Amino acid sequence: MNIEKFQAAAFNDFHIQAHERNFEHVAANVPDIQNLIQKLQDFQVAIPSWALGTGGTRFGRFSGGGEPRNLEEKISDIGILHALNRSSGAISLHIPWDIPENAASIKALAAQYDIRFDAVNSNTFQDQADQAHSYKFGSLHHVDKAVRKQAIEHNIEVIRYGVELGSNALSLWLADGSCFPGQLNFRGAFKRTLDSLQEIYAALPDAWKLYIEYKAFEPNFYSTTIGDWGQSLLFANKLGPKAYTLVDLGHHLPNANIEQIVSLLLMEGKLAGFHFNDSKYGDDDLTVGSINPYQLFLIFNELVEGMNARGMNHATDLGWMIDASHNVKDPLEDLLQSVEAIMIAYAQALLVDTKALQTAQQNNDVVAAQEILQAAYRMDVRPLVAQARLQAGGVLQPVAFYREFKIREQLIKERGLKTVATGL
Ligand code: AOS
Ligand code: ZN
Ligand code: ZN
Repeated sequence: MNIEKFQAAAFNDFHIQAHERNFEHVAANVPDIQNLIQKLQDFQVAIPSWALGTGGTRFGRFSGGGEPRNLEEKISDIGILHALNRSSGAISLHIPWDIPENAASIKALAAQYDIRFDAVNSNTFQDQADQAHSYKFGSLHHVDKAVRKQAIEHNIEVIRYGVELGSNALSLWLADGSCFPGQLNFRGAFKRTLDSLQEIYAALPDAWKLYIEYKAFEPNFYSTTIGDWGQSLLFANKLGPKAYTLVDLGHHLPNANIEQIVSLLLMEGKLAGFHFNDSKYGDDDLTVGSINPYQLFLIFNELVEGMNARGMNHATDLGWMIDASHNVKDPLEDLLQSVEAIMIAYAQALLVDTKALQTAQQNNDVVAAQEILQAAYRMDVRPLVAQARLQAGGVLQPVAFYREFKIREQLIKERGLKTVATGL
């Protein structure tokens, strides 16, 4: 399905006057508005190939219909998102849920939609039908060498797919851990994981990165072999300069200060990037910014300040990915909301008066520091994000457009009501 240019133009024309009023009002307070708009336009967030269908829980799955039935249709769905918001120009692929059988044609299809391939994800948390050894008791940390070997080879195979698609990072999340005290020797598990990671690391092409995700718990509930950022960073440091720590916002114990973790990983040059989502209790994979948008803003504030200090390019020097799952929303509407939340937090962070904040910090002026941060956070930057989108050829209000032009209904007509996308 393609978004018709004339429909987008008609929609924008209808909303332009109200938008311009709002935009001019906000823009009047922004020092270098074109520079800000440019930064927003450069910033692209990768959509995970597993988030385009309705997720489920262990209790049930309620599909809304019209889900993509294969990788081509997933790319086409991301094409819709990107046409509307012009900020979703990348896909993060999951193997073996989405195997690019014919990489050249998949790559060409993605290029038609102006979509590139971000990190490729491996999967050693499920057993596949044709697989010799089970991951029931882990993969890279397994006590049996044959299981470790199988998991290592899978990761190397994923790298090969990634190379064909023009990706340049392998994102690795392990479900490895233990459910009960005594089940596992922690040091043994760590060392075996390190050995396995070293073999995967050795297979990385030049200019590739290894993203090491950590997670406090689930599916294992007593210990996780890469359980927090410290453990991930230990691996990344031991492996070498191509290895980095990936922060999935939902993977922390409650109330963790994620912005501080981000700040220090960045300082160490070891921050891979993000799996954006939101959560209230655990790895809830909820819409970005739906529960705690202030935290998201504070993270972006650390990112903007820290990346500027290190002379990094906001758009290209980290991996910006969503990791989400949708049980009750239309996945495409949800992803539009998530990308919007990320753009809003980024725009607000760009508006923080860093110099004034540094002065306040130097003077121990706690009140001023809070005022400065919250002045940016409380600004309604939605018209700025909309303007960036408009100038880039997108639509002023993506969710409203999606509904008005009945995109889901069209997808159901094309694909049917009972389609199931691969994924969680
Ligand atoms: C799992 O909790 C992680 O967030 C991973 O990133 C996982 O690979 C992804 O959710 C796809 O299953
Ligand atoms: Zn994740
Ligand atoms: Zn997760």
